[in-house]
Amino acid sequence: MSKNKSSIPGVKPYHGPAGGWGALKATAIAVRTQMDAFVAPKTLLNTNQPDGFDCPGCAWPDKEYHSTFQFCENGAKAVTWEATKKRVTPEFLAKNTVSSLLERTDFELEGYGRLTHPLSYDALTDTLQPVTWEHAFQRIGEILRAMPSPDNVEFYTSGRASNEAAYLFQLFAREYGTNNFPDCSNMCHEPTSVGLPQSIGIGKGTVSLDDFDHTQLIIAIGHNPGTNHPRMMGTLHEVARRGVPIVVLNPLKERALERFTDPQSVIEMATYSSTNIASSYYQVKAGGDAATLKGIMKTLIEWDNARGDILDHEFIAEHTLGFEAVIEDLNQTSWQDIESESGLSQADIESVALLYANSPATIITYGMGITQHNKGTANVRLIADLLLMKGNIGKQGAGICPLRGHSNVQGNRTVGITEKPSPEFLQKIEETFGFKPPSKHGHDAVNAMQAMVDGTAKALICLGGNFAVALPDSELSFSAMRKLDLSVHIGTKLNRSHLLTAKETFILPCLGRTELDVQALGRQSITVEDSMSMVHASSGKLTPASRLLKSEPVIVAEMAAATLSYSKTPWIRFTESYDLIRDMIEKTIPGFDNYNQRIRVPGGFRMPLPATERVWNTPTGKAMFSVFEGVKENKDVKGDDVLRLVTIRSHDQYNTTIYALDDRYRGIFGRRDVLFMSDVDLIARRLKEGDKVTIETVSENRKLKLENITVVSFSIAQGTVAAYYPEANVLIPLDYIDKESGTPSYKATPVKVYAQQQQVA
Ligand SMILES: Nc1nc2c(c(=O)[nH]1)N[C@H]1C(S)=C(S)[C@@H](COP(=O)(O)OP(=O)(O)OC[C@H]3O[C@@H](n4cnc5c(=O)[nH]c(N)nc54)[C@H](O)[C@@H]3O)O[C@H]1N2
Ligand SMILES: Nc1nc2c(c(=O)[nH]1)N[C@H]1C(S)=C(S)[C@@H](COP(=O)(O)OP(=O)(O)OC[C@H]3O[C@@H](n4cnc5c(=O)[nH]c(N)nc54)[C@H](O)[C@@H]3O)O[C@H]1N2
Ligand SMILES: [Mo]
Repeated sequence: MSKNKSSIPGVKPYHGPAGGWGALKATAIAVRTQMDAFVAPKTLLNTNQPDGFDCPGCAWPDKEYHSTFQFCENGAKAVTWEATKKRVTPEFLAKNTVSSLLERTDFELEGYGRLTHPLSYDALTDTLQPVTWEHAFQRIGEILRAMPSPDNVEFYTSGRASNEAAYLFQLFAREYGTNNFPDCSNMCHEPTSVGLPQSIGIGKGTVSLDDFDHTQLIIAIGHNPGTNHPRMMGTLHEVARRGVPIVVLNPLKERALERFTDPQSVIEMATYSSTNIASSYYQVKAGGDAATLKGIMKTLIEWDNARGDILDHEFIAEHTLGFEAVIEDLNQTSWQDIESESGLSQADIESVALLYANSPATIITYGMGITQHNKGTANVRLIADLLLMKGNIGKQGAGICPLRGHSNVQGNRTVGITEKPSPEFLQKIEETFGFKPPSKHGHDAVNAMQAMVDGTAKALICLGGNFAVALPDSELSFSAMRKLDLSVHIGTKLNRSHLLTAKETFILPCLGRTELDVQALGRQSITVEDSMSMVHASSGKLTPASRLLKSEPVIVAEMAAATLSYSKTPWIRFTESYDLIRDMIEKTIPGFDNYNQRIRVPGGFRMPLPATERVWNTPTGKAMFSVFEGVKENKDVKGDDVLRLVTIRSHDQYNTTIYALDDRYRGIFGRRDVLFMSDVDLIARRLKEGDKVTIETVSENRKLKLENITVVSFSIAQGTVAAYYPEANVLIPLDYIDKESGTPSYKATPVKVYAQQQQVA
């Protein structure tokens, strides 16, 4: 609602464009509160430079490796947060019991700074105490060797880990004997990894940055780049200025998708002007994208029936199978269902169809608004269908563009972090390392937590991340952590998952990406793969936060060596130079030929993407259309007063890492305990902005609720409400998932909202 002032503390509608001077100011604050003023500029200038480090912020690629520093506010926050001068010292930990730390917020916990010593939990004093690395590895090894079965252990990976660390991690777990690889991707783009191989033969996006220079239309669905992929804003800004239409589907009006001032543009900065990003913005209901996409497809087919030249018939005939079933299904899908499920009118949907019909080259970009639903995988396949209808894959300026999460989440999967390894990969591992890796499929993230809940999982080893906080159903997940015999966390900063201690808990502090990594054979680089399948090197420069830190590959290798006493794998030698690890990756995974040479070329190299050449690695050798049954993305929950809750990231957060308590573009300052709601829904509940409410999940068995939340009037689709992740994770049942991919449906929890006093009664 456009108001200039709000009397609610911390609520102040934001009217400017995204980016601009506000972004520069926010960067200055991030630098001032975290870093030494003289180290910061040099550090930031090293981000995404040929001999510098890859930005730990997001997975958007960079255009020219020789270019000047590309300014990005949230990249700067990610870098300064890691390069902070604050430290969690043994003295601090001696004074603060784990129970007292658990009472602090996630913001406070990470805010204490970088971990400096390997730690273990001492139950007698309820504190984390420094231990030697030797002791930690030896004890972890002992406990792991004593496990009844390797399948009692879960090996979690968060997507910031490098290819080298992730490769050693999967090798360790597989030689130990399990495929239990829960990873952050299971909560994120798994529907892409499961859906796209079925549709186009590869689970990755097909566009490159160059395609954005040639595209004639972008449809941006369910992602918020101003906050989460800020370097993408530079690309969208350029595309918009070329006059190319950008259609946005999003229940919330996200300011960066409306207008943006590019901090790189001298003119816009000097004149306080901005560029409109979306040419049209449709506030679809949460979970209404499938209906919208089906509406667009239905329109195209009707027009094509009349004119014959709307679809790419040649492409469909030569390259695809299954289109007839799609036509049949669309004939049976009623406009009434499409309109009620999407919240958009037929006329709106036809306007998008018209743009699409007229565009010779279209890119569809998408994020969590598509994947985190009960039918997330079917959603992704529907996007592929729409593109295939007009031959928009394997054509310049066109393609599918999933916006990945963590900066190396795509690379982790490429190098073997998967609970469902292919027989070819396992064969290569066996040939190369001489042990037989297990072939039985393992646990993904939700399965791993379920195994922890029912007691079959007894140990959890985390390569980064904040497993329990990232997962849904906090009450269940938190108590499951406490039942474990062993938890091990390789991390940079303290978080709640570290503090939900097991019988024995070890926290192993590692180097961050920004830090210098020197091993026996000299200074090391790691490698990462971005959203567009470009693999390149990253090498830190800063002095490590503590002398005791070890790199992630070294920690994994030493843990493996201490656990697998019989192993023939030369674990410690691998850490002398990461080139040796890369040689192993090259030997066992296709696409890494001449790995070590090619990453020494600035910009690196691109992994093979057969779909971009219209080679379809599906069982039929064709791109496959798929039918999305009905129009509902989520289990149908009846009731007039049921709302759909989406959980979102604020502008000042990186997943469970909270940098600060503001969400500038959404007009929230100094707090996170809010629920965004449309005026229509406020009135229907006799609520007014500022009222305190209880949010309750509509669920058959358990009562899940979140109290003391303040409602804020916002431009959001009627029937949809939004709250921040991870606070709202208490409301999401652990089994509320997309069955095809296992991904939690974080974007469509059915809830009821009551005024606080009603709840008490
Ligand atoms: N600064 C920063 N950068 C990040 C992250 C971060 O937390 N902070 N996280 C990283 C990670 S791991 C990821 S996965 C990405 C996440 O990047 P995004 O996918 O942008 O993440 P979300 O905040 O979950 O936002 C989803 C957007 O989808 C919209 N939405 C919600 N439900 C629906 C729906 O049903 N339909 C449609 N059409 N839209 C919907 C929301 O309004 C919101 O604008 O960003 C990565 N980059
Ligand atoms: N409700 C709701 N829940 C969600 C989502 C949502 O949209 N809504 N999104 C989901 C998504 S998309 C994702 S990807 C997951 C994220 O889940 P995770 O990846 O598990 O979570 P992060 O918050 O990114 O992890 C933060 C921690 O990583 C550690 N860390 C930071 N840098 C490094 C490093 O360089 N090395 C190591 N070893 N550790 C490091 C720090 O200790 C820090 O506390 O959350 C999911 N959960
Ligand atoms: Mo993610």
